[in-house]
Amino acid sequence: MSAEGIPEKTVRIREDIRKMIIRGAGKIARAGAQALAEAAKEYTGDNLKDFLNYMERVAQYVTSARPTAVSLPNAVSYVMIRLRRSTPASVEEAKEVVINAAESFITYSKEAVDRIGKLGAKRIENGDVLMTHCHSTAAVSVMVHAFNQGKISKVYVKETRPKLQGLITAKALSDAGLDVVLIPDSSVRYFMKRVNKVVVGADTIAANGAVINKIGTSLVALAAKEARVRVYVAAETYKFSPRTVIGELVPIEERDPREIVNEEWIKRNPQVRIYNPVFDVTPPEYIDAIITEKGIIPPQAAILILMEDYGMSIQEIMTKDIEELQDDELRE
Ligand code: RI2
Repeated sequence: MSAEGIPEKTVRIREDIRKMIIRGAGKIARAGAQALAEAAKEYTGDNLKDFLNYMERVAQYVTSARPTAVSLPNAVSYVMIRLRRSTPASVEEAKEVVINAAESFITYSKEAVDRIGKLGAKRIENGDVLMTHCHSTAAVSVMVHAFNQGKISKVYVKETRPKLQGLITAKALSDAGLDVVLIPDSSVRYFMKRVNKVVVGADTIAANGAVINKIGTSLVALAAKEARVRVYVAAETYKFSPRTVIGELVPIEERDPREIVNEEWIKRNPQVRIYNPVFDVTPPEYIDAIITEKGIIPPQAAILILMEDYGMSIQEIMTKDIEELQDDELRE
């Protein structure tokens, strides 16, 4: 047990997410759901109200592991909404609700990635040369499905500094049999003229269809637009952000400067400031389509997915805003 009474297994999962030992928006969502299930299993009390309060605390704790990928809070909400709406007669029954909801989210998420692969492969044509950025299991799923249909001739994989997730993609694609060329990030425009489609993943999709993904994605999209190369984003619907409907911005995670240069260099050059933002925003005009498990949509249709999947939560968020305003007005 940690100081806040959060069990060790849950603390470990959150730490693994925070340190990026578990990474990738889909994986951290599944790990988040698992962290809640572990917390429920480890709970020893028998007071139902205490259990519900405890789970709310755990939910907040897990959600705060990383700020940008909305898949994490959406996964946590998926479980917590089911708990809040349930009417368990005992702690044991409430635990069951949490464990079952976490399991069903994890199953849904894995199936969604596979479905995205099958759907996305339909947009890939024979002989296509692709470019990708970072490591996205959803994007890899599209490329591997298309390759298995004999469609892809080559994939340019960007290294993706500073954490080099491109190397994970390069290995995954080459293990699946694809012809892979690993390239430095700075060469994106140089190679773009040999490419005819870009396929990337997403951490968060905003209501206006903007895609928040690993830093450098917007530059790939920019170079693609200049070269008239199509850009596809592979993303499960739990990567769509309900709070962006009311105009909230997506926080961009900034990580340790030591991911860019080592400690010694920092000590020798204390006058140099270092910034390490790890995501950027690609505007909808730079994206041709978003491949979700529910279908392929233009980025401008992101709001439709959000209203279908999160309509009630969005309504609640909006009502809360209005209620706060009314309270303010009463106080004036
Ligand atoms: P999947 C990753 O973030 C990358 O930005 C990747 O494009 C995105 O998550 C989606 O990944 P990070 O955790 O869910 O490496 O498609 O910072 O695997």
